[in-house]
Amino acid sequence: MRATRLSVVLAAMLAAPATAQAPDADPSLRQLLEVVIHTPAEMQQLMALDLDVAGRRSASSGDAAVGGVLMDVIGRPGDLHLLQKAKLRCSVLEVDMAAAHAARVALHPPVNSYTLTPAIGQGAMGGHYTLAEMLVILDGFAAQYPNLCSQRVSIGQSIEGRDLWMVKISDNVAVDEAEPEVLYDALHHAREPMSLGTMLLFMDELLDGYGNDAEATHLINEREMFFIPCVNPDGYEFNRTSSPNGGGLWRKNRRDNGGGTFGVDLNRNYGTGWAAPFGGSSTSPSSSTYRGTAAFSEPESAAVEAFTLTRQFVQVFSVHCYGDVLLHPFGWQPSAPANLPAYGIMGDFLVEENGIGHGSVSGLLYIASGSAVDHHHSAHGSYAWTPELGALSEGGFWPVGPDIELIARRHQPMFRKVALIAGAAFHQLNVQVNEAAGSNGNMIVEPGETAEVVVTIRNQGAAAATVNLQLFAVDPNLVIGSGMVSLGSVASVATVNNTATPLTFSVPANFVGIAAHLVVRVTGDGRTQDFPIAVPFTGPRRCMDDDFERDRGFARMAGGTASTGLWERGAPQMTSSAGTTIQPGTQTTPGGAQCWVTDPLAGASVGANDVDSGYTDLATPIMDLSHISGGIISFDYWYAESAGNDPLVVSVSRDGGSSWSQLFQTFSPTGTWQRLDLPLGSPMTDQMMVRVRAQDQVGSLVEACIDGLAIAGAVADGATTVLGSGVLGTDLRIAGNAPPNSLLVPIASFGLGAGVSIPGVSGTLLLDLGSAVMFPLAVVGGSEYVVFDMALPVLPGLVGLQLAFQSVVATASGIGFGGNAPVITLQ
Ligand code: 0X9
Ligand code: CA
Ligand code: ZN
Ligand code: CA
Ligand code: CA
Repeated sequence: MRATRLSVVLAAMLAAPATAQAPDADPSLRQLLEVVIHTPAEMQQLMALDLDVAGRRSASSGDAAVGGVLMDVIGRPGDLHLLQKAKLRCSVLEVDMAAAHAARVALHPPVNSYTLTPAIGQGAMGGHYTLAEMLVILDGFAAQYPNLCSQRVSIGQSIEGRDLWMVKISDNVAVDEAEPEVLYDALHHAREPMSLGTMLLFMDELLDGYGNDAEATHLINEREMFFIPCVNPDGYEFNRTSSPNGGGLWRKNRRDNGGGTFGVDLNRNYGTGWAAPFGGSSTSPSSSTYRGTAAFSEPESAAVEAFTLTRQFVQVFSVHCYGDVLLHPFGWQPSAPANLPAYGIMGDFLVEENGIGHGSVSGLLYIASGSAVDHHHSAHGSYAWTPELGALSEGGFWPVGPDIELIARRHQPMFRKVALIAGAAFHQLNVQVNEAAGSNGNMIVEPGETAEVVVTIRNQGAAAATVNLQLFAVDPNLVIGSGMVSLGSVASVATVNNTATPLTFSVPANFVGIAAHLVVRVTGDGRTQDFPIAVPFTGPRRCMDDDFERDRGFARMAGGTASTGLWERGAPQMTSSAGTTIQPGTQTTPGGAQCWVTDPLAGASVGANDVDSGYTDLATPIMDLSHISGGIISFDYWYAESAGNDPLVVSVSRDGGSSWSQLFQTFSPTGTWQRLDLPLGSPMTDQMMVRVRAQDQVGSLVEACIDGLAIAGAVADGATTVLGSGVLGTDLRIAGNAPPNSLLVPIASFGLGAGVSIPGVSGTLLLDLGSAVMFPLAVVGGSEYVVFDMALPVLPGLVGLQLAFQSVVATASGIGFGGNAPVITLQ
């Protein structure tokens, strides 16, 4: 969205007169309480008290509740006493939630400058959008994108007479086309403003991306997305009037139940499981989960249902807060739906980027009956999900400041994928390249041989589609044999491969180069997905290594959510729990002392310094690996996970950290240091990064260590690889590859030159000739690999300078420049 529209219109609203403040029907103190639950009986006891439960967290391993779960309760005066009387273990996290929120807002005063595009985090309500701002934003979408975004349509009225607005986004938006339909709703619960903000950001990025972002364009062209961004406007306005800067804790709608109590929980008022025998809602009108007098007794839930009956939603995303978890049916009963495997495969796909856990409501949260997702699932046959966005540590229902945008952004891929999987959606799982019959059988495809390409694809989506595979050569000298194969129709969540009908290509005997570069194209789901592959003609050589004894630019990434056990470089202290080593007292590199570890300290107890309450990421510096084919990253790793419920995840980025794809994950504790070899895939770019995520999303003891990193691949003689961030005070490592018994000299210069030929030396000097200096000469041994270390001095004047490196190799047959010259910018 362009800055002008949203900022101008919203800024104009700032001048609008403030609404008179409505009296809070129950303005008394609210305390944030934490209840420790260890057994199902305790959970039942808690549920029987019918308190206002706000979320469920896993107990961090550091506290006494380890192994249990923590329930957040919004406590009214007297609730603490009730919990104590029931002999439930509880503590007070905030004695006055309103005061605690006000203090947080004071630290991050809302800007309301609407200068961001979109203005996420700049709404008038402590950074969150008000209902009035929501209308302005929706109208802005329709005005700016009239062919893609409908005007808002009222699907009914709230009990206080406010319209319930629906907006559709699709191409030819006025036409009901035969495209898979998706429903997104938010704010069933009035105190969950991140559900609205994240949804508006999603809509904005879709519309803004049309025509320039391939995925947004595909979704708008091939799906019909319907949005009900505020199901509960009365409750939301009630919170604004009682708490104009945010922090309002009203949850239900505003029905007058008589006797001085208000509100029905709209997410307990749907037909499926309403008043079911397992509990999960309340018959008490004062309860925060009051289910109302009948299923669909409330105009808000009834309007959603009536609207739903006019559509065929394949996917429903009913957005809530908080807890950073993705839930699917059932909530009303403890058993699983018949299509649980499909929910599992889709759920894995949806959370790939944000790394949150997924599972059934009743399994991961608590029994909740009469909820929207169960009804969409059972009554309408949709896949139905409830994400709970944000963490308690980020402010719970009412995050402030930068957390608002952080939460909204990290969940965007999940919002997009929900629309994607409403139709067919092919996802490449694996590509295997083998020598064809008639080759020399050494498992390496070489010039003069033919190769077979086998691709494994999964349909992550809800609809079947025919998948077609095509093979293209990037290098025109390669010869495509069998270049196209159709695998027929792939059912929803099914996996197929072309083992029986491989794609083939041949490498001419006189082919020059270290690898064959090709592209596998996957079509049939309305998209064209190209997957580059590189097939190296030689085995891998080591190109870089790091023992983590020096700072070579690896760093803990910003944005992690874990509260303790953050990645650090240090000497790990032995920690054990009931005879099992959780953190080793060792590292793995000869003569070394250090490794990367999720806090090296042992601490006073086993759970003192392990990963808790979120994730922490360790990342390589950005690496230029564009000269390597068939790259492999290897390292020793240690992983401890006391409950087996949180994965260690390794991901790769080819664009300097903007986007990531997963290389590896494990839930299994290693019990010892183990070696991991991970193919980096293709293309190998000059912006490669690798990230190791350790996390404790579901409470357990989690520790991870990494040491002895190496990068290998097919490289030409004279290849130069550099590792380091360029930050002054850290180290650069420069590595070269050359044949055994050759001489190798790296040259450094300030920046690249014009490309100079030097008589008697083959190849081209790519460096700046004037500033070029040579490193000492190295004799290359059997590893065909030599390294040079360079400590960058702390001289502020150097910041911004570029250092370029290139190798010169002398063998019996002559002297030549290496073909690549990586550049590091000093910072
Ligand atoms: O209890 C709820 O309604 C949701 N949690 S919240 O803290 N946002 O109130 C969870 C709803 C999950 N829904 C299902 N039962 N399906
Ligand atoms: Ca359309
Ligand atoms: Zn909710
Ligand atoms: Ca071979
Ligand atoms: Ca080490």
